[in-house]
Amino acid sequence: MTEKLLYLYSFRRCPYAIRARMALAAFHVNYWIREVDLKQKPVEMLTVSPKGTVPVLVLPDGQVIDESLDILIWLNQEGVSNVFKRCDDIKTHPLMDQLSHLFIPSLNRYKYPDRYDPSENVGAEERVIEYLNVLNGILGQQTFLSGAAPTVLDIAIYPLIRQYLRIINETLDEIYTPLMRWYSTLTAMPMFQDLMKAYDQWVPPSKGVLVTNA
Ligand SMILES: N[C@@H](CCC(=O)N[C@@H](CS)C(=O)NCC(=O)O)C(=O)O
Repeated sequence: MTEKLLYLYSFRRCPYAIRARMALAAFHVNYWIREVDLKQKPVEMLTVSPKGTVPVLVLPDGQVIDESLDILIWLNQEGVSNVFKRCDDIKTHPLMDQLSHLFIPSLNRYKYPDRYDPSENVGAEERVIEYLNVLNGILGQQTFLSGAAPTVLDIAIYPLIRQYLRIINETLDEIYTPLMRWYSTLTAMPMFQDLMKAYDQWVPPSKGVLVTNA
């Protein structure tokens, strides 16, 4: 029976892989995790997804989903969660648009300024802060980003905020109280307690390590 499970190529610290693992946990999906070394990607992963990024989710029928947002969209359509509600406009939500076009590019420039032309880094920190302010404003009015209940919108955004907090390495409790309350609430959910568990690197022909999400 376990042969029929999905498997996920993952990298522990990657925010996009965290997104996928979070969504699979939120929708109570069991899967085999295959921790990969990004410097030595397994040929099995590159065969199913030649673009070579994690996460890559392989469904029992062989279908491959190799964009973290598509994994969320698939679960949002097909999955059932005891806790997370559907987010009907996840693809078109303004917060997703701002995340992709404002926050993530600015965070990358803020984190790795040497990789960009200095002119491209101008204002990156301000744009990061601008997005945090938007989230903080919304979360001052409601517990989660779509309202009173958590949805995949929260899962889509959480790992990028986690990444930012790790870059700045400080807590923002005093400035961003609603945002940090939201962050702590998601972090503390029992379903996410194994999210950052460390796994040995996957070595074929092992199926991976079974992750069970009750
Ligand atoms: N748009 C992709 C981005 C995934 C991505 O960039 N993952 C990084 C790790 S955080 C990766 O696999 N990079 C390939 C590499 O480092 O060679 C998604 O959301 O799934």
